[in-house]
Amino acid sequence: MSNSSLRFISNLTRDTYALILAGGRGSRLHELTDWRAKPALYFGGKFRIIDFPLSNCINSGIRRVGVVTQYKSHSLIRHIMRGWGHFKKELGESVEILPASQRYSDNWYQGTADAVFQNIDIIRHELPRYVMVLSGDHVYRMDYAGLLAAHAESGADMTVSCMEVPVAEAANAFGVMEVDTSNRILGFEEKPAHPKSLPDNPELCLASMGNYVFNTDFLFDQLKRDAQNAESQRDFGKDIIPSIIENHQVYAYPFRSSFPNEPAYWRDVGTLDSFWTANMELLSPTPALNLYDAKWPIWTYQEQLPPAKFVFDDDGRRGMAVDSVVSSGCIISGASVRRCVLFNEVRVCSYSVVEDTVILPDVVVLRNCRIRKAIIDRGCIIPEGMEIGYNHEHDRAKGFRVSEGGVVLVTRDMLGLPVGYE
Ligand code: ADQ
Ligand code: ADP
Repeated sequence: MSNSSLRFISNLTRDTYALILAGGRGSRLHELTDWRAKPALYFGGKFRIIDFPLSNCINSGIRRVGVVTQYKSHSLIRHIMRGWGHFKKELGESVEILPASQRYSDNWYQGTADAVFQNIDIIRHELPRYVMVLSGDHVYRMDYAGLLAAHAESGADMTVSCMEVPVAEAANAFGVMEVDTSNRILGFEEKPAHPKSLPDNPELCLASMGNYVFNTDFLFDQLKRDAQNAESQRDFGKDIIPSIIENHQVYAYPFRSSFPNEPAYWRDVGTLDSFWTANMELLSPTPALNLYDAKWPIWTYQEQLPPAKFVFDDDGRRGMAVDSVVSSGCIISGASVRRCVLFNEVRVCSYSVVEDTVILPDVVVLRNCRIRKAIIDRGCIIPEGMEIGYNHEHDRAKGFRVSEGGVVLVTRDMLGLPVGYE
């Protein structure tokens, strides 16, 4: 890349304020999001979902970021303060938390546009030329500089980043658009039951990733206009985008992988099955999501912890893990772990066998347990001899949740454990 185009991009990223919307409940994750917002949910052995858009911002050169919180924000705010609180205002860097209910009304944020509207003063104070509105709900690695460059080059008022997804997956789930050959958006429907497919492929459609770039003045004008409309639900997908495509320059930016030889990867881990599957996919020898790329690190809050340890127990039984991701502070003693993702400080005791399972931090699996195809929430203590995932009737009788795809969710509440454990 030439020096002048590098300067063009660094000017764009420096002139951008990113607002990550992190207030969604994630209700299809059931008890996993009872006590934390979806962006605070753990992912990939070490991270939380919010770390992905935050890391994408920092790695893309966008250093001014606001995180808009609302639902069950305690765990999210704690994580952001611990992991992302070290940015230096004097160097033009900041990661700020913007909670709901600060101003204008007694209401919490209504739709996504309202969440931005209620923070207009804070954004204005930063004097950015562009505002990037990002969803805090997705796992992916993306260089946002490409999106910004496309936005600036096309002369758009707003640009929507999008991906080709199967029609069946998009139905009732994503905003779906039609574009012309220059990628100008001609039609946009929010979560249609029957999405319009691509002209050259009836199986695929163009879905919004919920990531937008706006010229700042244009955004403010549209938010103020929308706030006057009593019919509006104050949502980008439902209200703003459909109301501006006819008379303004609104473009689509097709997301392709930002990294050579890697497929485009973007996951909405919105259900127990997709959460479990996306974690399991990391166990492949060459996963589509590369967490080991030192040039695009995923930053997070890391506790100071000792290394993972695998030991023989007193009876001489080997403690081992294969085809697994095992994080810091784990101890596997005389137990077998296969095809699992173990977060920090998980203990698995003698004679236990754990397979195809995602175990969040601070879990203890006592002796003689057999666990298969499950998600174990943070802080669970699995009693000696317990079986999970071998008989779904028994699992339900114990109070566990069995997903459509047959993944068993176990939480502290289901085990009757007390709340505090830190
Ligand atoms: P959804 O993801 O269903 O669709 P929504 O539930 O509004 O839209 O969530 C968007 C983002 O905003 C999420 O990160 C969520 O956590 C956050 N959020 C939701 N309500 C909020 C609020 N009141 N305050 C703060 N944050 C809030 C959107 C688009 C679709 C697009 C999909 C892609 O509307 O067009 O296809 O994202 O997932
Ligand atoms: P995370 O692991 O995502 O950081 P925690 O498990 O620490 O989240 O829970 C987040 C917040 O919810 C904490 O304030 C915690 O005390 C509270 N909490 C968690 N489980 C319960 C529960 N069963 N009842 C009441 N509050 C809970």
